[in-house]
Amino acid sequence: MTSIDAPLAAPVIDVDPFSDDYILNPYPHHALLRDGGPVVRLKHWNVHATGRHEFVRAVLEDPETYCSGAGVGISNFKQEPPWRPPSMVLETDPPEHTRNRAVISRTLSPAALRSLRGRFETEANRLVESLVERGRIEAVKDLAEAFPLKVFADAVGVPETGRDYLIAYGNMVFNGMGPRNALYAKAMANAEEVSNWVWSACQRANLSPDGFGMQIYAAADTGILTDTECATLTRSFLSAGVDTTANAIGNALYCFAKNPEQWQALRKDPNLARAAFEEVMRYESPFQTFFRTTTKETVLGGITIPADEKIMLSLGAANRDPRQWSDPDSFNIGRSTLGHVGFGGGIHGCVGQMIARLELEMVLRALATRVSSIEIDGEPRHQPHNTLRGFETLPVRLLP
Ligand code: OVV
Repeated sequence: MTSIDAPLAAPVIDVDPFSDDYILNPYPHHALLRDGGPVVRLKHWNVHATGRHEFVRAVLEDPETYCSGAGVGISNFKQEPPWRPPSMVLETDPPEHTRNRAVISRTLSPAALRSLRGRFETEANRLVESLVERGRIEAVKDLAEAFPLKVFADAVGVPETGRDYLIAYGNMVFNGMGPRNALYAKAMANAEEVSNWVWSACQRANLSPDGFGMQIYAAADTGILTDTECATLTRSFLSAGVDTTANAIGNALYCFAKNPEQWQALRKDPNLARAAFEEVMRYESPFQTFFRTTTKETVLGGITIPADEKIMLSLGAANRDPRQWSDPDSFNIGRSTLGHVGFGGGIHGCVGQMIARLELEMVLRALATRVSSIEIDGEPRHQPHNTLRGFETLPVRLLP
């Protein structure tokens, strides 16, 4: 082609989203990703990528060109068999996706969430009160993991014994979206035992009668799905619903510990809890990256992407793209967060986002009405992870 507007191949850049350096402090790498071009190719992995808000959104909103059925990790299911039977929502395309998502979506209706509000509130208050009494806590174990392991696992209806397996399973699922590196191997070390517990928890016989899990089985009873399909759909709650919110709670505490004036603003008006959570989602998105696969050759931002190519979407980079946000690296609960992609978007946009919001609202309200100051008290350590951003340990002091 001779036209000056002819599409170009993506510039190749030397950013490795699975390197230790990137994982522990992604923000300078995000800038390189965004500034490398609308779409780039990552030298280390030979995949396309975008960290620009405009193009992340464009990909999310065009599922016909950018499909999920070949997996949303770096591995292409058409070339490499997936490590587990694929998710029936995350890793599918219409029309299967549409049918399956509707089954999950019904369980998470506004009415269903309203009926959980009281329980979530009581549990958040009880937990936060006991932690304030202790003063110094390890926020990851004591709060960030403890809260969803209680309220979300109860809501799904899984057995009480063995719930720690859900944390291990989340680590498998989300590290499993990355390449087969050391993080992948470490997460999968105990894969069989963990997967067995999770799969058993998803069976009809082991679910409580009133939870989301049994509501999925109601679809089997009308003949839409088989029991095995219902177990696989129930597995999606357990895959996507624990580590994500756990990391969100930890990240929220860290944001407020580092920005005490923002904490005082929330204390003054706890009704800002929901807005504050959206800013946490923008500023420190727990779910940092996922992939799509092109179904045909396409052009994005003037760059040609061949068919059957993986493209990485950096939600974290898009959520701090200065082309979209003013002062993107400042944490400000008063800003408009409209358009953040922390929950993804388009037809695959997080189906559980309203329950995530409910959990975080309750935790932030319980804290804001009881804690005058959140202070880092020790050495917080980020968890090295292929996909999630959050803490391995976060020692804090909660002052009454
Ligand atoms: C959004 C998400 C993340 C991880 C797993 C799943 C979904 C699933 O459906 O299994």
